[in-house]
Amino acid sequence: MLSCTSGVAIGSALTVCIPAGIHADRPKQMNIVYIMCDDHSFQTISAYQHPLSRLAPTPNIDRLARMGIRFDRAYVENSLSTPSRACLMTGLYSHQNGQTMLDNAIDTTITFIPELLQASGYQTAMIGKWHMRCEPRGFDDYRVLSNQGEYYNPRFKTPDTQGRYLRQKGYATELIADYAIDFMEKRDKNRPFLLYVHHKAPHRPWLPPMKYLDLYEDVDFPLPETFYDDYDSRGAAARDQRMRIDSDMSMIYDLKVYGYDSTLYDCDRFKNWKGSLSNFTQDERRAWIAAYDRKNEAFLRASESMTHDEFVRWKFQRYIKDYVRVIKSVDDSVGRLLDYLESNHLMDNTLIVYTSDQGFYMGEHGWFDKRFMYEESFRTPLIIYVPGGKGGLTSDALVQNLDFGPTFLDIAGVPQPENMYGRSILPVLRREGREPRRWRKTLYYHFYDHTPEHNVMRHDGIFDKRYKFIHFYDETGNKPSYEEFFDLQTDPNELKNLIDDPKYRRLTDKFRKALDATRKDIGVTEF
Ligand code: SGN
Ligand code: CA
Repeated sequence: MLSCTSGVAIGSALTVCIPAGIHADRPKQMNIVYIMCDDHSFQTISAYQHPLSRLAPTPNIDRLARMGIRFDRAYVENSLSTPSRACLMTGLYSHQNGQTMLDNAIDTTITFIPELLQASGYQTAMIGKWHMRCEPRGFDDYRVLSNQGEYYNPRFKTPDTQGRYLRQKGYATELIADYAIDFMEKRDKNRPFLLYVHHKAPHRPWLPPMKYLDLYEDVDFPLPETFYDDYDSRGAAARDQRMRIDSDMSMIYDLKVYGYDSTLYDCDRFKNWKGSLSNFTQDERRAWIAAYDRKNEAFLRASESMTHDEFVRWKFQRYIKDYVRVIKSVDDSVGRLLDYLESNHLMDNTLIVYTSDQGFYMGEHGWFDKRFMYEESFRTPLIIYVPGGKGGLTSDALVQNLDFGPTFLDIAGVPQPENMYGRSILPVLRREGREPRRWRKTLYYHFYDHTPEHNVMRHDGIFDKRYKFIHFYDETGNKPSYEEFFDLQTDPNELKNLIDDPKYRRLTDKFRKALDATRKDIGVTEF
């Protein structure tokens, strides 16, 4: 902790301690560096101490956690990329900002949070994955990837490229860190800044940088407890999804077994693996395929006599290894940003956030991807460093991605618009992670993107840290709606749906009513 010789009041809430004598002329408002990955699971951040991450640690994200607060109850309001980004930009629920699904559009008449900070004197920048259909807005500077972005030699658009995306040589995660540092280096040092660093990594198809292709090759990653879930007691959504490692993960596109006979395997017919390597240089492509061919040799030899279970376990290992190789590079980039902030004496007036656009399944319930209100995708990693605060803390305050907008406004001293249901997290930070009095008791979730690729039914629900009530419905009205209810204290893996258990009748009635009241309160009309 810094010794506080002079204090600067930030917005309505926080005092940053600035040691006397240095940086007397620096801006009074706190800078914000917001780092967000795409699909990063808390299970693969070693600060969260999950068995997977113990074998593939993230020392730099942990370094941030040692200086800050690890949130163990951080959630999203709609577990998908564009809805999560629209929520970040507007501070509004999906049904309020229009971006309910992956491919529909945000209501562009809404003012974006960075526009409000810009108007209050902040320099703002967006680097990396933007993903929404509208133009980036509210940024003095931006360098954004095209659509989902590419890992190798990705294309970026800037305010100077006349709307065109220009290819840059390099690996996306490293380029994004370069550009973020470049922005900080060139900024006007007399004004505060808000910098969004949005990685493409570790989104599917999990392409690691060349230097890490063999990392963890000999490590055997443990299967999650729920890998063989049979979805007993849960409804059609859990049973009919298409997110299974055994049957929906492609051998060629996802798992890079380029010599695999795709006619043997249903889901490969739909995947153009060449497309995923199309912007590699010829040399990169040759080296890449040779590296995977070497690794695949033993598998292809053994595969003919493998049992189905051995085959699925092999898929799990390849999936996790490529995923954590991609994360290794993300972790390096976090280290570079922290080094920059430290060596430029920015740690005492910069709030740093590390998070993801949602969680991700690392084989839990047999799955990859996200979407569900079940824990691993609903919950997202969140670590926040606040200058002058104690480090190495954990928080079980109930927070949601709706809160980032209000938090940034609070830091900038800009009043929060009335229609935002999120809450500034600053009071939680000030209380070393403890929930302030009159903090929210429940969170609302709503998923809409019921599309064939992963086939997850629409659902909404309410969660109070212990109990989760979910209502699944079919937008076409062809399938019946149904409910699920879980007690996470006795069943943290959400395997036992208690909705029909008479012992829980009183509680389920209470949650059904609370869900209904929340929908009315926030104006949800579809469910
Ligand atoms: C792509 C992926 C899906 C993924 C969505 C949404 N398929 O469509 O697996 O769920 O993105 O991801 S892929 O074959 O194109 O890789 S999100 O993170 O953008 O929400
Ligand atoms: Ca995502």
